[in-house]
Amino acid sequence: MERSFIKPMDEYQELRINFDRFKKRLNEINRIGAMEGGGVCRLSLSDEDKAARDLLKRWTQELDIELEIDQIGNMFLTLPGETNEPCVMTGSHLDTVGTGGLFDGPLGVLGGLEIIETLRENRIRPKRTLKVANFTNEEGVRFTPDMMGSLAFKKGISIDELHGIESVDGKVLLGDELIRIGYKGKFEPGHFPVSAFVEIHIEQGPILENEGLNIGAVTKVQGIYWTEYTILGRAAHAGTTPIELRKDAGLVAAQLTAFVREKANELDGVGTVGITEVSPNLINVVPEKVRLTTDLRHPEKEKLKKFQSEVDEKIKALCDQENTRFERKERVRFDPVDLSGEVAGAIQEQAQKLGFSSKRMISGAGHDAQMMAAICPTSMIFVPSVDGISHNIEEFTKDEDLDRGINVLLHVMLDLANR
Ligand code: HGY
Ligand code: MN
Ligand code: MN
Repeated sequence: MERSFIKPMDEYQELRINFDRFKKRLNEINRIGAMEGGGVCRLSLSDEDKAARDLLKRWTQELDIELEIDQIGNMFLTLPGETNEPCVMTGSHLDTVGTGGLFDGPLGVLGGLEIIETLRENRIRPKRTLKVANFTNEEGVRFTPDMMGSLAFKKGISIDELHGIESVDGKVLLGDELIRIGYKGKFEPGHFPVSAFVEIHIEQGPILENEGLNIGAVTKVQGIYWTEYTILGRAAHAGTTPIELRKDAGLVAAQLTAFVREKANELDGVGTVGITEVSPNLINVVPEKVRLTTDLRHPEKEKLKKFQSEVDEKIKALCDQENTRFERKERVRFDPVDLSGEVAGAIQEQAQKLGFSSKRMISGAGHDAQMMAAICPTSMIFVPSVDGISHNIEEFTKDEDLDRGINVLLHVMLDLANR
């Protein structure tokens, strides 16, 4: 009979994951979508995403781990507990941005799988069931919004609406892609209760490395507003058209981009113009149209709203000046989210017991945890990113930092599962 978990926690203090087994899986999944110069590209619901999902599914079959798939393609692995109390869940995502690194997402999914395997081989059955999620489309670069699977799990958007979402390039519908890759599952999103959620993730910024700390315990996720503008001017000859007669969409785009940086500095937030598609994009033609996106972020809701409204005011003024017009599409409006101080405390407590340094911090990046926080006490475990680089093929986190983070997750999950 498996040892019952309901024993003093310190009986398991020496328990550790099998890091080599985790790293082998991480290397295997990162062969999927591997790019020539390094890094990976596994855009959501693409063939590469399917291949990564299939590999995860194969591992669950080999290990005889129960796998559930819901109607948005979220995948859930289960380690049954002794009671029917609501589960404790961890997880993250396997999809990446186009210039993806090796750790953003898979660390959280495969870290969770490693914890299931560690508990199984040590014949430990937690009081509560443990689940590991692979959430669909966390990155939101092919289909918006981002954090889509966890948004669906918290019932923040309907399945019908999700399946009807058009890809950013306008070529496919999300529902069709889900069916094409074979991951439109039967469960309605949010089909089981969750008592607590903890996600392990690389920090993707420079704080832990700069301060020489091992672990971040996340207490808040800053808000994210994504907006798409299409600026409409008039193509004209670059040589013969007098300046005062121009309707230069390219000029407006450039001025707006500079304004976003200026406002970010003024409001102490961050702003990014990630997409600037100029057409006809020819050396001797005044730009007729520019498709431009803004990604504005701030930890304070009021400042984020101010940031957004000033950008909206600015583009109006710039278009008036240049005699152009614009269309606007809101793609994401996620306000800042407070995470659980209690779960962050559990993270710091386990980090300390394991002899690791830690600090409480805010997440600059969006994560599935920010959606789960609406359902249950939630926090995140951050591990250091070398040079704070991410969403870049140079993204890197050292083995010892990965190992520390997953072992903290192991003990936090055991702690929460026993409450
Ligand atoms: O954009 C983000 O912060 C996340 O990587 N989706
Ligand atoms: Mn991520
Ligand atoms: Mn990311």
